[in-house]
This record gives sequence, structure tokens and C-alpha cells, in this order.
Amino acid sequence: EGVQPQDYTLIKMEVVPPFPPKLGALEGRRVFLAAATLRPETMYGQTNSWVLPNGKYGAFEIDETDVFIMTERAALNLSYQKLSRVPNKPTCLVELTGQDLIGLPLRSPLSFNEIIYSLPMLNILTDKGTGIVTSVPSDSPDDYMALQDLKSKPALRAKFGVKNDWVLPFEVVPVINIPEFGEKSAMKVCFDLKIKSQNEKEKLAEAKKLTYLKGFTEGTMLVGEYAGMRVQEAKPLIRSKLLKVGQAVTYSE
Ligand code: A2H
Repeated sequence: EGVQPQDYTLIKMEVVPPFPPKLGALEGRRVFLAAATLRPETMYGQTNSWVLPNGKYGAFEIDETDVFIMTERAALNLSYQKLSRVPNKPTCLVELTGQDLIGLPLRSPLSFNEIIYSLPMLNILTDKGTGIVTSVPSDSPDDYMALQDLKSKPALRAKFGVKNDWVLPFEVVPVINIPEFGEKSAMKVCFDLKIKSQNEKEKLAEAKKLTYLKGFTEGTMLVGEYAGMRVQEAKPLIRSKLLKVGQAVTYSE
């Protein structure tokens, strides 16, 4: 954890029923993967969610109806932020591993893809955010390379039981134009830096720095309610709207 508090937006990615046997105890509840993001304005371009296959997760009671799947650490933080049925104490209904979550169909706010799937990523940190990440390959180099790896490596899909239909139909969806990098900035920067896989962490850190800063300062929205607006201006508007309609909550750590 850094010195500065980080203010995330938790995107409520709804698990589409019927639930698989592992989630059977949650039947009748509204169950969400709670994904921590710093880029709520990119949610139009979601293609999947990421989980750490051997990571430990739980299904935690947020209120009478809603259940969030995330790490226990995040559930504890949320319980101090009034997001727990029992104040200051997380209630875990089901213990889960990341592998249990792979292949869950999700309906996520603002996403042009109506149904997306939960997929494995190996670079997820369990001591940051919720341990669940929503994937926007147009604007995140990490997401772009992890999705490319799954698309191009049948053995990687097989290793984690990932079906072709959860990955192959999903293309990069343009969301933001950056003058220097175009409308698929993550793809362009990964290509320019000759990044070959999600394992090239140093190069990916460089790619992230380039796209993250330029996206915020020079990016323009291409889609959605605020198409044509600068990212700087659109970001707080999109975030507020997601919070207001109950499709997201704030989370700081
Ligand atoms: B961002 P910071 Cl489009 N492990 O969301 C690894 N990465 C995690 C994580 C975890 N436990 N929790 C969150 N993240 C990712 C969107 C996005 C993000 C875009 C572009 C850049 C970007 C879609 N993925 O992040 O270390 C989440 O991915 C680049 C920094 O707290 C979250 O925002 O600064 C970001 O990292 C938080 O990283």
C-alpha cells in the first residue's frame, strides 16, 4: 500500500444467473464481482474481468440483497466504509478461489458487450483493490497483453479451463482518442515497445505510464453520453453517474 490514499471506483459486475454449483448458496441474491478501477470513463470498452486463479476470494454480504465477490482484505476495508450488512465486520457467505470464478458470465455497467466473462490473469496483486480487475484492452496495456496471451495461446486457455467463446469473440472497443496514439492506445504502445506477453513487467510499466498520463491530459471521449468531451471533464461526470444509479461504489485504501 502506498503512502497516498488511493480512491477507486468499484464497478459492480453482476453475475448472470443461474449460478454454478459453487455459488449455489447465493441463489436469490444479487451477486457482483466488485472490480476496482481508476478509469471509470473507459467502462464502455470492457471485454472481460480478471481474477487471480490461485487467489483467495469470498462472497461477502453488503446489505439484505447484494453480495460482493472480492478479497477478504477488501471486504474488511469496505466494512469500515459502511458497506457491510454487519457494521465493521465482513460476513463471508462462501469461500472461493479465482479458479472458481473463471467463466462466470457478467453484465457490467456501460459495457457495449452485454455479456462478458471472468478470465485468469497472473499479474493481479491480492493486496491492492479488491483482487478483481475489469478489463479494458483499448486503454490498459496490462489488459491488452493478458487478453492477447489468452487469444494466441490455446495451451494457456486449456490450463485454466477457459472456453474459446469466452475470449475469441472479444475485440478491442475504441473508447478514447489520444492524438499521439490513436483510438486503441494500449495496442499501439504495446506494439511500439515490442511487448510480447503479460510477463514483460518493466516494459508494461513504461507502456502504462505513457498511456495513463496522455489519456487523462490529452484524451477525448469517442463514445457514450459525453462523446467529444475531454477525458478530464468526462471522467468525474461518468463516475458520479455510476455512483448515483447504484452501479458503482467508492472505495479507498
Ligand atoms: B485500471 P494503481 Cl483502462 N492488481 O482500470 C493489479 N492491477 C489492479 C488491481 C490489482 N489488484 N486492482 C486494480 N488494478 C488495475 C482500468 C484501467 C486501469 C485502464 C487503464 C489503466 C489502468 C481497466 N483495467 O490502470 O496501482 C486497474 O486497472 C493503470 C494504473 O492503484 C486500476 O485501474 O494505480 C489500476 O490497476 C489501479 O492501479
